[in-house]
Amino acid sequence: MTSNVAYIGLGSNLDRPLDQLRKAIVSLSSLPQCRLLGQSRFYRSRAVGPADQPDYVNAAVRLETGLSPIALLDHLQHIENQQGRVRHIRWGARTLDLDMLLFGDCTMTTPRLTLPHPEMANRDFVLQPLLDLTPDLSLPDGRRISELRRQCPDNHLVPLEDA
Ligand code: A4P
Ligand code: MG
Repeated sequence: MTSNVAYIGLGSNLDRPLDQLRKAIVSLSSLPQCRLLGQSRFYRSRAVGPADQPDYVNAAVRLETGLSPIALLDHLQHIENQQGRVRHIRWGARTLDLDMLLFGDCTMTTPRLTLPHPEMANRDFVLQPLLDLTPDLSLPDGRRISELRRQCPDNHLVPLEDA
């Protein structure tokens, strides 16, 4: 079996966000052909997107997977739906958002899936959890996550004490 290492970003700002993330990590760790290799700390962050939405809780996990990128995306969307995700407004409040941040060194732009995730370089709530998992991580184009983190706008990221 060919396997790849994928990084998944988790975010929630509705219905007990920390519980939503914990539940999603349990689901991710039991996906077929997947093994959970690590999880970041949990962070509180200010919402990017439409104003007047609650703060988010964000985290990331590292998965070894024998699935294809699209098959993994299908599973991520199934977990989002199981946890009551309703798609209304782009970047609006949600119970669970699972973004595929990186999938090995894969780069692709298709209507359903863009890799790496197009917004990740601008988001400290994505970059910092990635650094927790793999401090020397780079994008497929060679840019270092630690360098992107230094240049990224400040989004009031705070680690949760009880994580
Ligand atoms: N899609 C394409 N590439 C990917 C990928 N790499 N991973 C497609 C996951 N999905 C990908 O996503 C819309 C479509 O993107 C999917 O159908 C999939 O085929 P969505 O989750 O339905 O909608 P969305 O999340 O509202 O839009 P989008 O553009 O994915 O938003 P983001 O980038 O996920 O941002 N603020 C804070 N502080 N913390 C957050 O976590 N998250 C968002 C959502 C906004 N503001 C936030 C946070
Ligand atoms: Mg999304």
